[in-house]
Amino acid sequence: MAQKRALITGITGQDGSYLAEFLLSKNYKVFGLTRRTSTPNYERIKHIEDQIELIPGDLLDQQSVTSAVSYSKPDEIYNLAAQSFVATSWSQPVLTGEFTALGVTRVLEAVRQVKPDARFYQASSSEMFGKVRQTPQNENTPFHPRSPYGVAKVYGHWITINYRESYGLYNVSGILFNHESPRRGLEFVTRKISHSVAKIYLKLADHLILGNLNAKRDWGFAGDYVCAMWMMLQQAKADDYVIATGVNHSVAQFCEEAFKVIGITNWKKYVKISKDFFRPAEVDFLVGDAARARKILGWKPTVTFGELVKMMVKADIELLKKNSR
Ligand code: NDP
Ligand code: GDR
Repeated sequence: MAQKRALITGITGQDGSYLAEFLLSKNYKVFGLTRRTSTPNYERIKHIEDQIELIPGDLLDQQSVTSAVSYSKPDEIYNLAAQSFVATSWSQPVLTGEFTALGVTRVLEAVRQVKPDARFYQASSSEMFGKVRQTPQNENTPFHPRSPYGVAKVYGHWITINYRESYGLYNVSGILFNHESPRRGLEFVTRKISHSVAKIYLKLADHLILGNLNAKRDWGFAGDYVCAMWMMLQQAKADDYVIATGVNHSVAQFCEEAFKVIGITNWKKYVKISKDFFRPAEVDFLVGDAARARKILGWKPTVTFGELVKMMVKADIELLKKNSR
């Protein structure tokens, strides 16, 4: 059988790096779309750089996206690129819409014009549920996004479905709940906590500043979630799936668990609160129901909340030790 080819947008991000590793382990030829930066940001993929092929391009630029699809001739396209930090979407709402909403249409247009038989995955988000209408949230739960990011993702979700219905493309929208790892960006709350806790452990810091400690999220491990993306594209029929652990915790509980890893139980002593980290509209509570994915894809998470927190804190301690050598 011919070697399968995959194109990943957002390959330099958390999920892109895990997905590239996963597809390489399945013997795919992996291409990644990367945008130009004045200093290279290949930190997450440097260990596999010689096994993948990077193609310059930007989701803001139709021509470059179309050329990337034409050049790589992918069997599968994973559209992971986005302005993915919810807080920034209030300060840069138009740019967020360009990347996270219209960017999806640009990739779909490239698929439609150049490689209509390619299977397409869109990285949709539990942020689309926002002010939740039912609990737990599944594929039929109505959307009520609470940020410009969430609104942009709703557009991406529906344009993916629209191109499936209009042109018969094999398009899938994966509605993924929060997934974290030692490769998570430092601005996201889980990594901010694990990194700060590691610094406190190594006496490089004595406190951590956070916003809303009461928000609850369904946190899983990114390595498990990229496997679900691939599974969705292996089905006979294109459809949309929720991917989640089905268990949620508050930001406060994440702190408690993370400080426990370094032997601290009175964690509140180390956490300060600042209004700067509160959002104009908050998503208070998310918990997903991935029963459909479990039944049809045979997917289930392998890493528990406690294991995830421990993995992240330990990895940050190692990273900080390595960087200080
Ligand atoms: P990251 O923020 O870690 O990665 C985003 C990627 O998109 C980076 O590679 C970034 O490149 C790239 N990118 C941003 N803008 C452009 C652009 N204009 N053109 C080309 N590439 C661009 O996100 P994650 O890996 O965490 O998430 C992957 C996707 O999944 C995102 O779409 C996110 O919104 C979505 N998602 C994530 C969830 C999560 O919990 N992680 C949950 C649900 C959905 P660069 O390195 O140059 O900045
Ligand atoms: P989220 O992730 O918005 O769920 O989006 P984030 O980790 O940024 O926030 C989670 C919750 O923590 C609260 N919070 C803080 N958040 C940050 N970043 N920094 C803080 O100091 C802080 N204090 C409290 C937030 O208010 C929020 O309630 C992530 C992204 O990966 C999206 O791209 C993805 O679509 C969703 O997950 C599912």
